[in-house]
Amino acid sequence: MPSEKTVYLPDKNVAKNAHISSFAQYKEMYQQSIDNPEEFWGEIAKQFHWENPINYDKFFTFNFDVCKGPIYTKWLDGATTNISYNLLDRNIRNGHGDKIAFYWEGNHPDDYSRLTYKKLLEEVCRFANVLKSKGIKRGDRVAIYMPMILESVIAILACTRIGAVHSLVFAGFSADSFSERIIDCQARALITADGVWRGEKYLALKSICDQAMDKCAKNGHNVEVCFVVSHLERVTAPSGVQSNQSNKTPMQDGRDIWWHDVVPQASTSCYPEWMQSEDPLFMLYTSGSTGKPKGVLHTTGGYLLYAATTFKYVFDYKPNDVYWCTADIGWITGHTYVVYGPLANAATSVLYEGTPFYPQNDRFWGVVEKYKVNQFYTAPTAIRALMKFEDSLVTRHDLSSLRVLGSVGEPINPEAWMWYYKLVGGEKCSIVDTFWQTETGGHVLTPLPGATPMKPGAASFPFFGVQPVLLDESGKEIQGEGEGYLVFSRPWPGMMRSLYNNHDRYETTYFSKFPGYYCTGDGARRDADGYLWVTGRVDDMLNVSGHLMSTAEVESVLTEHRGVSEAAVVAKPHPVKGECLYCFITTNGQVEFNAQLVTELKKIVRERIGPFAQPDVIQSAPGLPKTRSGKIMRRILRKIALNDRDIGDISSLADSSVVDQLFANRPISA
Ligand code: 6R9
Repeated sequence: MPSEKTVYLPDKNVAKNAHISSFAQYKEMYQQSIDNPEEFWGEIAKQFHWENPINYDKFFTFNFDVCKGPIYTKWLDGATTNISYNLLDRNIRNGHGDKIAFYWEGNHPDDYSRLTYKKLLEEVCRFANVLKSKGIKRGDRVAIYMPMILESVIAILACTRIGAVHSLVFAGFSADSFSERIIDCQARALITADGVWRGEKYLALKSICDQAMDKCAKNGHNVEVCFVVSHLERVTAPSGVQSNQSNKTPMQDGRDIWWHDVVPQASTSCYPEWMQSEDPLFMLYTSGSTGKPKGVLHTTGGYLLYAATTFKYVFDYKPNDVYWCTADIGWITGHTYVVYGPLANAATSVLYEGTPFYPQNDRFWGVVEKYKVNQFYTAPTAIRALMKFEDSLVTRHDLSSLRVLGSVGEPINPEAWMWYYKLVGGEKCSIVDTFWQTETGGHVLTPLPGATPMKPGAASFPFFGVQPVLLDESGKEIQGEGEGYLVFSRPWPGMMRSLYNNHDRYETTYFSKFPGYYCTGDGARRDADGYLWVTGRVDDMLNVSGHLMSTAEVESVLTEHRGVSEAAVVAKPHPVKGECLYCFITTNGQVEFNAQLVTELKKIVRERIGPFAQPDVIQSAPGLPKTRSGKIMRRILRKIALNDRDIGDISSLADSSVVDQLFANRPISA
């Protein structure tokens, strides 16, 4: 396996034609972006349309220091624009009207379609007009719970056309989680589909939405209108699978509307709503370490510049390339690198509905071959799942079109990196291990294809405009080699501006630990060559298959069970998922800890949070290791999960005998 010193140089053919073709060029541009952000981003901003022109005196202002007053970031303050205008009308004016924006590839290989820029604009305008006709206007929130279909992109852009703020919720979240998010953002409208096949699994989306809307109503919030795309009848169900879908999707009079009943007859033109650069564009919930999800808020002008620029340089996108990001649109990666970044560059993308494993475990490689994909962007968890299968599943496909391979969501382990590089990339692709967050809006640490010599597992160097710093526990900056808290000392254009309706929580979560810095919640190490290696979360967060969740949110769901008095959850390394959930349960004497309880607890977590959060291990814990002040020592629980007896200093424990008991209680399967 490669060591920290192993370096792979970018392939000569990738470097030769790359936008940024040497490390020296990267460094020069980086320095300019730091020394003169107005000039750097001002030049980029000229490619886009600003209805109200840019005022260079107010181009970029911020405060990151809680001691000096409220935290804020403003880019291009005073300029007005419309995102959908820049993504669609502007590209059409530039001659890309007949270019394919998306190749849609269905779950079943027999299902596929495509959409040009011109057609996408017409559909966006139609749906924007429908939204307007239902009274949805600038500033209103619209909840979206959709599969990976073209209408999802249309719905997102229709919101931006009229200045409504979209709030997507990944269509794998439970009705409970969804309703909590709808209520928090007070969404007036909801957009969904009747259902979807993912592999051989059927997801009844509308019925989950119905449950969510019922829950909202019980809490005093009524969703006024719910648009439903009729998707099922136009797709091929997996063969041999007994469909458990009900033939009829229940529609509530006066609230629910079929997309096809209103959209086709709407007008294909809709004048864009001109938005202030700092007006909200969208919000997206991410897990918070105290349990309640945080509505990360992104604004218009800066996000557009950042999505466009990172997409262009990090994937080295050229006009005739075909790009494919496998992320679901319900996550930030889907927002920035399925929708906004590619469209801002007039790119052609693949939008894939299904899983890597259907109908066979080589589906990804078949799709790459089918569309001659040049840039492929996926998550380490998918790579690890696919590398278990024999090599021939990869090598039987012609993957010679590939030039750039991306990774996102969690640290990529060197084994997975090497497999991706050698087998998928044939040792001629650049691998971009992109570190970023829902909060950062776009890539913040990443290699650049053609420019950055690659080290397997290193997110490497900052993107333009980003100034990373490593801090020790006392808040002192670590110069040169070392490991510490990964923070940023200034905002870049695509950074979050606030938490929806909760600016106080924004300040305390991200800015109070180290005044003057945005705190990522991740740790990182800088090696002797200056490369940054992200080491993982430093707070109580778990990363299961790239899905971030907090120990607190899982614990609070587990303790809802009538038999549970206390629960503690830790992450345990997992060969495919990266991390999995290992739960310690203290029962309250009303029920016995047995297999049935374990099944019930797994079910609650699935129902309340979502299937992706299901714990792998649940063990009985008659007592938990606590400090005298009552704080659970998760460090010790992590050791127990690993069956590692080297637990270090336990002098601060109130009762150290619980440790032996917990080791003894480990389930055989763990
Ligand atoms: C884009 C996204 C953010 C958290 C982040 C970190 C982890 C993401 C990573 C990575 C190491 C990478 N993370 N990319 N860790 N290397 N290349 O995933 O956003 O869902 O908000 O998760 O994911 O821990 O803080 P989000």
